[in-house]
Amino acid sequence: MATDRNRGALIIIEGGDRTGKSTQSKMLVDALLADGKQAELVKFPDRTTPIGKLAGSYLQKTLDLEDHAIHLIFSANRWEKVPSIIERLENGITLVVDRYAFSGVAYTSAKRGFDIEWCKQSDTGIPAPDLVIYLTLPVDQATSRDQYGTERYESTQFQKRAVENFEKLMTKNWTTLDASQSIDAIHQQMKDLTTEIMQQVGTRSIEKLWV
Ligand code: DGP
Ligand code: NA
Ligand code: NA
Repeated sequence: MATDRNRGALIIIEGGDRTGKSTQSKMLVDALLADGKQAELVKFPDRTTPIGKLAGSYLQKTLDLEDHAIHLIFSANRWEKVPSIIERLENGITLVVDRYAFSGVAYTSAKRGFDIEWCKQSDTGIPAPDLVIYLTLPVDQATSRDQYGTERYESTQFQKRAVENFEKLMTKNWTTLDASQSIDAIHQQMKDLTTEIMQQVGTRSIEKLWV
């Protein structure tokens, strides 16, 4: 990395299912590009790779996997993207990431017999975010949104446990936004937060998560 050159920011969008993460992530990238910034969207799980296809089949319930094994597959799906994430950040590209290791920990630790510390191990060392934007919506409102209930994990009780786990992972670089606001209102807040962080990262080195 050229030391005099600003890197891109690593912006993570997290939240329970049906909180609008995917819609907002796309809108954010489009808005940054429209402003002439370099930005790209990253989505986890990335169901297009061989590892990600396993995760996709598991979520669609066409494949059953032991709970520890699928946890490690989701982590491996993030690790396989780490070189390209670092390369893009170093080349000045801001990445907007729809779900990350926080989902990994929040969902697996919602299962019986999994503690948060064990769940964090397999993602320890991936690039640490510059900002996590956490979208919150009461689970009962999320469950009534379109298409809810077709994939694995989409039950009210499971989602409630996952949301409790997200809250245990929050650190000072998290910002919580109320996902019941209008799409445009949320978008404006996300854009302002992201623009501010992009100015702050400068040449600061990319840190490792949970290290
Ligand atoms: P999405 O493609 O954003 O709708 O996410 C698919 C589902 O998979 C969603 O219920 C959250 C869950 N999920 C995402 N990442 C992970 C992960 O790393 N581990 C586990 N156990 N679940 C995950
Ligand atoms: Na889902
Ligand atoms: Na989503």
